[in-house]
Amino acid sequence: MRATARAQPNIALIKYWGKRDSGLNLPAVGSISITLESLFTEMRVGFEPGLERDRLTVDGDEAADLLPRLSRCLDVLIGLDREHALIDSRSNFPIAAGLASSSSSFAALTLAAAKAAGLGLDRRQLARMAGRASGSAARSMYGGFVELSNHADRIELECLLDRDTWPLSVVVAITTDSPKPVGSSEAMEISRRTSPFYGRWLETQQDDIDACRAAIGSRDFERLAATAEHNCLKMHSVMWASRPPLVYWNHATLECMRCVRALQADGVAVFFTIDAGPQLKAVCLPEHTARVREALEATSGVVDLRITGLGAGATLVDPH
Ligand code: 2P0
Repeated sequence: MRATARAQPNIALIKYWGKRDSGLNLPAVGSISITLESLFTEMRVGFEPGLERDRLTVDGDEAADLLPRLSRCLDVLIGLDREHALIDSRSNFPIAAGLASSSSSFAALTLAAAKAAGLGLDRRQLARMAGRASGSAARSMYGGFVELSNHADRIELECLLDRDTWPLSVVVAITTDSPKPVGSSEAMEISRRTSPFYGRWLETQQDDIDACRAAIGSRDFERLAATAEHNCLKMHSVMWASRPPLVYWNHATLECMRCVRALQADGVAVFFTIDAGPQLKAVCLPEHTARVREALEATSGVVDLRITGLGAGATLVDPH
């Protein structure tokens, strides 16, 4: 009745932005991501007979405001007649600040809860269930380079390449620890309803996915860099043109972009990507990690840095 799982956040190189079914949380577009290694969320879940309601602690503190979404995830996974659960969540990075904490949180929660409830689901089924709670969480079930593809009534996940075959580094430049102003689910709906670019975003996504998949297949860093930066800026253009506008960047985000551009001009194999938050993720070949770290560390407005390789995907943690 108890289990613990650990999952890493993932960073989308080709982004998920928009839903075609909010009830089932089905994405409007496919996406491609890399799973990180050294950032993680660990979830301990225990179904306790006699407990009157679900309880959640996040990094040791009771977190009633975050509980409803986790309870819903358990209801969908196990059923409304389940026992109530004690959930303990711990992350080694700031949550709800554009560092993809919902991907690691819901992947870890799904894996731990399925084990604790004895569901016997395989990884593909677990990924789909995690995706019902948070679209990006489906990708964190897998390691390395992961594609989420969209089908009529479901999503499919595939590991395109494992982390050892093409070991990339990610330098995360944290520009603030504050939570983001608008959550992703709400922001995606605002874009779908109001952005004049949303339709073109949907129409052009498959081209980016195909180009990214080909770049990964041939380990063509330059092509990967160009495709990922284009897709990131296109997603932010959709956001900026929404009403009200969704601008997640701050001045340091732009300084970091300028820093990456200067490194590229100097021949460093690096590119940037930015999600629904002000942090910039610089992806580079491992031999350039120190150079990228030094340059971002010296960039105005950067308050912290995290450096990581690629991770292996969500795992159960032995309690002993
Ligand atoms: C992504 N993001 O592909 C994109 C890029 C943010 C920008 O997936 O509503 O927390 O829970 O399914 O997965 C963040 O949104 O959204 C996200 P829900 P999620 O990584």
